[in-house]
Order: sequence, then C-alpha cells, then structure tokens
Amino acid sequence: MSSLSRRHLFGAAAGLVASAAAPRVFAQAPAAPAAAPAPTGPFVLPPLNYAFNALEPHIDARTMEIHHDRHHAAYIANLNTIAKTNPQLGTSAVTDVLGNLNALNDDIKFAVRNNLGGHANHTMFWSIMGPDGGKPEGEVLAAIDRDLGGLEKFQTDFNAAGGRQFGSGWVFVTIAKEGKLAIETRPNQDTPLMDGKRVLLGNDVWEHAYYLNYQNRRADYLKAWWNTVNWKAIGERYAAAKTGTLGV
Ligand code: MN3
Repeated sequence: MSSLSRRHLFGAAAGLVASAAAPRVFAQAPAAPAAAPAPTGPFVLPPLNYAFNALEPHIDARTMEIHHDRHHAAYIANLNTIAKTNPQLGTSAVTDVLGNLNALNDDIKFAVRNNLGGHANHTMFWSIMGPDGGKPEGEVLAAIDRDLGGLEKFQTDFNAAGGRQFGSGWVFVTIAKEGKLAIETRPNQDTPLMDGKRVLLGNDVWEHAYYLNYQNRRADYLKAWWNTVNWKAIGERYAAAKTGTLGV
C-alpha cells in the first residue's frame, strides 16, 4: 500500500503524526509494541506494558497498534507543537492544566482540551488493561457493591452509559476523595479531570477503539472489554485516589 493511500485509510490521525513513524505494514500482527520514537518535546507517548496482541481476542492487535501508535501519538505530537510556543504547558501537571482550562489563552484552549484530554484519557486507558487482569476484590469490590449496586449491575449500567454516548466519547467511573464511585460519560476527549474529579477507570467508545473488529457493534465491544480490564491496576488507582495521589 502506498503511503498516500495509507494516509487516506487512517485519516487525520496519520496525517498529524506523519513525522513520527516509519511506514508500517499491517499484514502481520506485531508481537510487541515498537520502541517509542525519540521525544521531540516535553510530552512522551507512554509505552504499553503489554504486547499489542495481549488483549486478543477481545481487542485485536491491529486496533491496539493504530490506537496507541497513531491516535495517542497524534495527541502527543500536537501537544509538543503547542508547547513550542507555550512552554508552560510542558512543565505543568496534566491534572492542573485540565482542571483550569479557562486559565489558558483562547488560541490554545480548544487544542489543549482535546489533545491533553486525549493524552490523559489514553494514558489511563492503557494502564487499566492487560492480560490476566483478575477480578475486583477488596476495597474496590466493596465500593462497587456500596455505590454501584454490585458488579453485575455496575457492568450493565456502565455498558448502557457507554452505548448511550452519542458519537465519540468515553464512559468513566469517577472516584471522589472519600472513595465514592459514580458512572459518568463525556464527549470527545473531555474528562472528569476538567471538573476537578479523579477517574478510577474508563472505556474509550470512539469508533477507532473497536471498529476494525466490531464495526458498528459498540455494545459487543463494551461487553467484551471487561475481559481486558486489569483489576490489580484499578485497585492501585483506588488506593492512590484515597490518599490524594492519583494523577491522570
Ligand atoms: Mn481512543
């Protein structure tokens, strides 16, 4: 496939990171994430801690590679471009910037909202998935029972909320300081961090997260996604939230 038709196929994201990646052939699923490209600014694409194919059959390797190496990488590239003329962006805590978007100049506010929101959301997303993710236990399970009606009801309600999100967006579980959980959705790359909240977990319901394998069947993706969730990582996020140290 020519690079021109590849660009056409993968749309705007590929165009935005044209400088970041060498041409890549998708005929064979790669076994492991590629090495991260050399940083060109303060923002760096966080590596996946598992292989692209580690979440199969629930999320296929090609979707993971495009999602991580192209979509998330595009947000990183855009942030580094913005940081060239707004260096404070690269030295501020992501949670602080997203929690105070109105403090930004109008010329960058919208781009920061989308790209830093996307960076935060995807950093969270990769970190709460993985192979052999176990089951919810301890304080997290107790909080799910207490606040969300138990695991089965929680997953049903979470999937329903993700299904109702019109167009692109996310479905989250937010966690308040005292540990109380709530299901919330946001459009585009918005995040509860913009409201000063913290995110325990979240699922990406943009079509790019599932379309190659599930096409329009978002409900099937939402249901299968639970097989990829790393409950140990979520337990660690819960504990960090309660001590006020949870970041993105
Ligand atoms: Mn995404």
